Amino acid sequence: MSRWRAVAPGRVNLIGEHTDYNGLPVLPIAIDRAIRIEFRVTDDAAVRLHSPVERFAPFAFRLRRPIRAANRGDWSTYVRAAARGLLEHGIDLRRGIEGTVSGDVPVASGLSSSSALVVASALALLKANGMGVEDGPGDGGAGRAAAELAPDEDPASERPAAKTVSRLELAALMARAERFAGSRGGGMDQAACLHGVEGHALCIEFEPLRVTPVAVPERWRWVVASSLERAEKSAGARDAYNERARQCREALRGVGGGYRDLVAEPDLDGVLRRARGVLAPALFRRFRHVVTEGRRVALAEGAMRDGDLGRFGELMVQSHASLRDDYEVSTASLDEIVEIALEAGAAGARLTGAGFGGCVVALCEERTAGTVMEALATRFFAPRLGGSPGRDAIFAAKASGGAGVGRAHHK
Ligand code: NG1
Repeated sequence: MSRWRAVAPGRVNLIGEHTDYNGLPVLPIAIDRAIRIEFRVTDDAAVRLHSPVERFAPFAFRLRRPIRAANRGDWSTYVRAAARGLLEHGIDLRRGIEGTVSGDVPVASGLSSSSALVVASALALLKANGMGVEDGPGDGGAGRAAAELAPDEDPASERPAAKTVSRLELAALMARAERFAGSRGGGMDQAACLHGVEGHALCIEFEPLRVTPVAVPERWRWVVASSLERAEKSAGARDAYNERARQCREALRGVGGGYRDLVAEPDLDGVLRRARGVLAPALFRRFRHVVTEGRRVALAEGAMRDGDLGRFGELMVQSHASLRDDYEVSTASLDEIVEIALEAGAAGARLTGAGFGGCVVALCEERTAGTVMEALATRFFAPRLGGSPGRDAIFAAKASGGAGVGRAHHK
């Protein structure tokens, strides 16, 4: 019996936080940590999955509309969302999957384990039903199926996939599908997961979705450190997140125009003065974060292309201050990690992902990455954990390839 594996990486957003759902670009990397679904194809249209992790209980559901929602916080939500997204798009799912989900993307850490699970589920279901995923125009060009997969062949018959979906199409489809989980997210995570390119950051633009890989200079290192606070998007943080999205829409109604045009206006200070005059103080701060962050993404992309580590780092520091003071999504622990990283020699550091806990990403030169990690271990983790942090608490993330599906290697 053929065994298959769908692999979908997590991501670290380098800059462009809370901009995606406002139609503004983001600059993440797909990372060398992934969610994996090892499965066999079944003849009945049902999904049966389990996990070696005890708190993730086994589940099963039929691939027939309507797909019932799971309880809030239940991990099957993300698999159900993928299936529902495909079915509502008119994709016929006659065959199902049965298997095991595992992975090393820390959960509820702002590293997008949820979207990785959504994308892996979609790839597995498409594969089971003889459909493939391929690069399309605007997809960024690189062939990037995850390195750990054997060559991709059709499961039942060895025929080539009957029908294909482009990576961009699937990213957009899964961004919508993940909203079934209740979060009014933008499209960054699913696009980053599907479009990862080794050694590259991804400039992702929206409406229409477009991905442009940008080479990360060779000596730049990304240190990721966890605040040890869970940013549970399927639970509490979701309301705070959705509230921010609502405030952004309301602020825009007050100011008039669209975020993209406002960010492109040469006189950004003039835009902010105007906004201050018409918006209540809290709404003004949300607005200021979005437009200044939009500006910073374009500047950061330029700094990366120029290999200007100092400039990129500065923009990260500004981004964090804006997320802390104007967008109010940071926490004392995230602020402390940023401070320690900068004092230890990082070029820049900021919270990554939605915030409310989760992780910080620090940009370091090759030779300072170790020093920064040690400083965090001693000053942040040791007092809290009473020992060294594990590999989920602090690690160096590598810009990696995107999601794929293929035969599982036999062990
Ligand atoms: P995470 O970090 O996965 O909670 C969320 C959204 C993104 C983006 C960021 C903030 C989802 C699936 N993801 O990411 O689209 O808006 O927050 O920049 O909702």
